[in-house]
Amino acid sequence: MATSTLEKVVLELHEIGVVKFGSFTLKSGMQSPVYFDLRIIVSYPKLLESVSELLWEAKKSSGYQQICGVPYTALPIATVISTKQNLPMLIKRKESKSYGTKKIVEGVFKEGEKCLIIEDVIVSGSSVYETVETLRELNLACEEAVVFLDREQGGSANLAAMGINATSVVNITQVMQILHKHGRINQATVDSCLEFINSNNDTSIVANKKTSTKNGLGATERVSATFEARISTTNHPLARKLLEIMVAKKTNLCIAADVSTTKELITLADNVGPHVCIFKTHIDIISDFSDDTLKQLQGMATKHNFMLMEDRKFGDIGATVANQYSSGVYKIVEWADLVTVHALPGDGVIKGLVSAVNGRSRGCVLVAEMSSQGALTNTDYVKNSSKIAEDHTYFVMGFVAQGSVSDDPRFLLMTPGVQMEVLNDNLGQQYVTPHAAVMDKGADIIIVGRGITKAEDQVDAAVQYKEAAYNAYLERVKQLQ
Ligand code: S5P
Repeated sequence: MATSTLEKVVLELHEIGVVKFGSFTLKSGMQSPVYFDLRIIVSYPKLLESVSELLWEAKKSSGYQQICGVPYTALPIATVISTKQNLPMLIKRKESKSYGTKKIVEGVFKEGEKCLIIEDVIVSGSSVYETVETLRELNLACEEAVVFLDREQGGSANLAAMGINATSVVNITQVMQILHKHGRINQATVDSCLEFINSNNDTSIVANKKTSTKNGLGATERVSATFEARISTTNHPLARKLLEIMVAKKTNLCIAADVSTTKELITLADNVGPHVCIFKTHIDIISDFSDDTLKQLQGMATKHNFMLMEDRKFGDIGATVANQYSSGVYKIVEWADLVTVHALPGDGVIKGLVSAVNGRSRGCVLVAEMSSQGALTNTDYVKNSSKIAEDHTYFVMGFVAQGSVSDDPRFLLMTPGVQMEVLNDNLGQQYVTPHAAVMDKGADIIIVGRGITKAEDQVDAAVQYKEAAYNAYLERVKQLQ
């Protein structure tokens, strides 16, 4: 019986135009061949009631003291459940009012009360997460969410990683099956929608709340704060210096200087130097490397005011990385302001590196997530990398990742896999545009290699990437503040 009620509701939703086929831009910027617009359901009270009943049936329990709909679409749905079940409701504002009580959450509640989150559709789970974050800051217990439609694009797994158990009434595969069974859509439409879902099912949560007091710094959130404001939220001297460079030069571009000779390296540094905040090297690919390579490179860093980051991706036990950092041919600790590190060995890798610093001003960036296809860096790995960073903020100043690892404004998020032309190489690298990296993935800094190094005019390319990334950052801050 539950199935037939569900079928009936899905068919009615299709009839009134809630389910649309074509080409639609999702909140994340992703283009989707199918779209669900449940906002119009307020014009169909009976259907609104049926949808609300299905939601409650999917997750009913006597264990909640509150329910809260994710603004705005789920608000009327939550209201119907609230009145039917005689369960108090909370309203979370999208923006806090600038007058009156300035409350972000309306309603009466006690700390520790259990609140069920109601949502219409989940893609990445970001909207549910934003609401939960706000409620958790008010000490409400939010571990359960119920959504009408799960688009099967990674949202429930993302939420699970954040301690939220999301249950859905129906998923996109089932919706397609129902519509096809009743002759509403043909097999080609089913196939194209499901193919889209299958190849876009690894979304990540981009936190975009406004305020947080979580780290005790009275800090503003990472993605909504300006670089200027973030200078005062971090105590890491190199994070501060880097943010100052970014502000002064109006650039959040890091060049991946993957060239093979000293001459190419230094020419590139001189060409793109005025437009980058970090010059990232793989020093072991320079065929004619010598101490002179480093001398010239350091000269360029001073001339153009950028930081040097050796992308060594340290990933061994502490004692080994201490030697790799300070000894051998490259003596990385002597010249690289920053290095990249895999958190894989646990925090011994950080302690090992720190043991070799010897009073110099140095820092590292944790590679929490790789850009390449099939990377093994799953959500647990990302979460654990974030924990290591939080425990070692005197040395870790950010992450290399494909999505927001932490909303702590002390950490800078650097995202590689960026090109204007979104083609992949044939060795597993996956690209997004500078705009998508900053807006959708939440990158503070984009890392660009071949998009610039292989361009006919390196300077022109660097300027284009710099402007695209910096304008996207300005747009993000404006949108979220
Ligand atoms: O996940 C990652 C992490 C890094 S640091 N994916 C990456 O591609 N990188 C590095 O970024 C990679 O080693 C290379 O130096 C750069 C990307 O280069 P591009 O030519 O693909 O832009």
